[in-house]
Amino acid sequence: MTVFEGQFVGAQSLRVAIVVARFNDLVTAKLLSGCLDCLSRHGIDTSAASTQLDTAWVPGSFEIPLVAQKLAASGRYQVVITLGAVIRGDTPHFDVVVAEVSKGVASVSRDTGVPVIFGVLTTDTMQQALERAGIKSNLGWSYGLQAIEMGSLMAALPG
Ligand code: INI
Repeated sequence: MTVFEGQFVGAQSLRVAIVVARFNDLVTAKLLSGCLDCLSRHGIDTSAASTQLDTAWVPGSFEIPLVAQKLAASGRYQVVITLGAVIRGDTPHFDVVVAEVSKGVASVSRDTGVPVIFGVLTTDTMQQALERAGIKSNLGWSYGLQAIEMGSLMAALPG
């Protein structure tokens, strides 16, 4: 029996793309910095001159799947991380955006075979989003870790 598991060492060679939404950028910029901190501490070059990490900004979470799709299909990256913050507030727009981005990200991953990390916060309030983006913990860090694990796991799987 073989047990497949992703590793957290050896990430130095991983090529990563991050798609991040500008909407609610008070939150998403914090997620991005937490994510970059994680990647950097695992040996990934996150400097401006990096050839293994690229970042694409999109207007809002609704636009994430299209750009994630193009990056994943490029063959250049072993993993794509998506970062966004959809906050319910008083608008029914919330349900539309959440449905599209969650289904879209899942489809991109399955269609391309490239793992796409779902780093889109869905909360009722801005306070809850900020708590998950640094006030209490920074989930951006966790998304970076999950990206490393999935990149490694996919490379270890047969086929
Ligand atoms: N986009 C978000 O990323 N978060 C939100 O909370 C949000 N709300 O609530 O409207 C949001 N809307 C913009 C949307 O993602 C698109 O950018 C826009 O509809 C243009 O296509």
